[in-house]
Amino acid sequence: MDLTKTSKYLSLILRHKPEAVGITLDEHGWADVEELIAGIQKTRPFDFKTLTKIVETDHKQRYSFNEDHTLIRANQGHSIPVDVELPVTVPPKILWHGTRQKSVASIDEQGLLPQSRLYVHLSGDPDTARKVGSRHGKPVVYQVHSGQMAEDGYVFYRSVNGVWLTKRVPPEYLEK
Ligand code: HQG
Repeated sequence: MDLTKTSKYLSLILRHKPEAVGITLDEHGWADVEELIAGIQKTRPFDFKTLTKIVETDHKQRYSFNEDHTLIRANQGHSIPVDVELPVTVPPKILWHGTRQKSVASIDEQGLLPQSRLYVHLSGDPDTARKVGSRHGKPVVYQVHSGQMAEDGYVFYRSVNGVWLTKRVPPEYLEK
């Protein structure tokens, strides 16, 4: 079985489109593990062991089980409005955002906007940002003056897998 393909499907379900397998998420983004497995099994072979393997081997730690493994959720990246209960966290002075060349003119004008997701995603180091930006071609990496933003009242969260999240980044806090 192609685990990467199945993991991408899992991301789609748990971040954007639970209805694809006929399930719903609760307000905190949790899906019922039994319902999820039954839903995925309608289109492909899938079981609890495979799900656990995906969760444990995912190199970005995209998913979490609850304590007794009856519920599962994506740690970040949602487009549907769920609250994954992240505490407000003071960011480091500088965070990073990788994007594609095509978006630069618009970002320079509007700043970073969450687009289809709930938050703008920021990285803790430039290498990670570069990788995020390379998903769609030649990357451009922005420095984000997150320390200044926090001082000015902007709120930041850090997902359990280490992605920094904020609602928007106005252009005056960005530097290429
Ligand atoms: C861009 C992956 C035009 C923004 C990664 C980005 C990440 C603007 C795109 C996670 C803009 C949105 C998220 C503006 C922002 N005008 N374009 N004003 N403001 N953009 O995929 O940050 O593998 O929703 O630069 O590792 O690229 O899925 O966000 O290019 O952590 O777990 O709009 O997705 O993780 O794209 O990536 P995305 P992202 P996973």
